[in-house]
Amino acid sequence: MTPTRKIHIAVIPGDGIGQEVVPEGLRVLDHLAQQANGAFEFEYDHFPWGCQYYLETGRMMDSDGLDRLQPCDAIYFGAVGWPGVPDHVSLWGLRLAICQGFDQYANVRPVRLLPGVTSPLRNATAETTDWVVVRENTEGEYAGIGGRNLSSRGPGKTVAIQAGLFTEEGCERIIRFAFDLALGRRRGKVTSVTKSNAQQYGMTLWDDVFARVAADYPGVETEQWLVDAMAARFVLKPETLDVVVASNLFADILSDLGSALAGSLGIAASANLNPEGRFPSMFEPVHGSAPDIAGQGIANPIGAIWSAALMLDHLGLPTHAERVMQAIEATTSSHLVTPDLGGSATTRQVTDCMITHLTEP
Ligand code: GGG
Repeated sequence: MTPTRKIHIAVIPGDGIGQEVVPEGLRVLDHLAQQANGAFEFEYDHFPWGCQYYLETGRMMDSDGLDRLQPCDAIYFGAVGWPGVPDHVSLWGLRLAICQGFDQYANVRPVRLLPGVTSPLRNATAETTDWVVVRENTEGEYAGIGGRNLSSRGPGKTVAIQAGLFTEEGCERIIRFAFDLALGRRRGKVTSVTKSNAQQYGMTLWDDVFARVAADYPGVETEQWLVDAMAARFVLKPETLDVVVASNLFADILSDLGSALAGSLGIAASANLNPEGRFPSMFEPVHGSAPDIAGQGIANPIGAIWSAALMLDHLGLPTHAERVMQAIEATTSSHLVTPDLGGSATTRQVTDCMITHLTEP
C-alpha cells in the first residue's frame, strides 16, 4: 500500500473574519482528505498571532515566528488588522513580515466572475471578466524605507520620507513570472502598469526591464499602461485584460477594484508565492478582517476556500484544486450566498453547500 502523504500546513487565522473563514477552508481540506482514501492527509499547526496576541504580548507574531513556519509545506492565512492596533503596526508585524521574510515576491490574484454572481458592470460575463493581477510583493512602495523626523522643531514641522524601492532583479523576476503565467492562458497577454511619467526613476527602470524581458517571449502580446488609465480600463474594457503586472501598491489597489467588479471582495483569493520554493508560500483571501461584519457568522468563505484551492494546486494536487473550484461554482450557481453577494446564507451554510458539491475523486 502507498504510504499516506502528510501535508503540513501552518494555519494563521489572524483577526476578525479571518477567524471565521479559515476554519471553513480547513473543513473543505479535511473533506478532500477523507475522500482521498489515505492518499494524503493534512496536519495543521495553529498559530494564534494577530492583534489580540499583540495586545497581550506586544508582538504580532513570536520573534522566532519565521523559523517555526519554515518547515511547513504551506501557510494558510486569514486576515490582519483590528481597531485598537494601528494598521501599520499590525500589517508590518504579521502579513508583511511573512511575505518579505519568506521572499514571497509573486502575489497572484485571479479575478473571475463566478456563475450566478452579479457584477456591478452592466454587460459583464464570465468571458469579459477573467484576468489575473500579479502583484510585486516584496519591494516597491512597500519597501518600508524612510522615516519621520524633525518634530522637535515644533508643531507643524515634522517631515516624513517614504521611498519606493525598485531593484532590477526585483522587477525582472516578477515580470518574468507574469510572462510565464501568460504562456498558459487563453489570451496570452501581459499588461504592465506603472506611473512612469511621474515616478521617473523606479518605474522607468521597471519599464526598461519589462521591454527587455518581453523580447524573450515573442509569442506573448504586451502593453504598458499608466495606472490611472488602467483603473478606468478595468471598468470600461475588462474583456481586453489577461495578466496585469504591477508594483506592490498599484496591484493591491487594482486587485480590489477587480474583485469588486467580479461581484465582491469576499470571493477574491490570493497566493503569495516564493516560486523557487526556498521558503513556504502563503495563501489568503484578499479581504481584510472586516470589523463591520465580524462575529455575525455572515462572512463570505469563498475567498478563503478559493485560496485553499490555489494552495492545493501549489502542493501538486491540481485535480483536487479543480474539484474545489467546481464546488464553489456549483454553490454560487445555486444562489446560496452570503449577504455581500445579495443572499442571506451564513458562512457555514455556504461551506456546507460546497461540501455537498465536492464530487468523489
Ligand atoms: N488577507 C489580506 C489582509 O489581511 N489584508 C490586510 C491589509 O490591510 N492588507 C494591506 C496590504 O497587504 O497591502
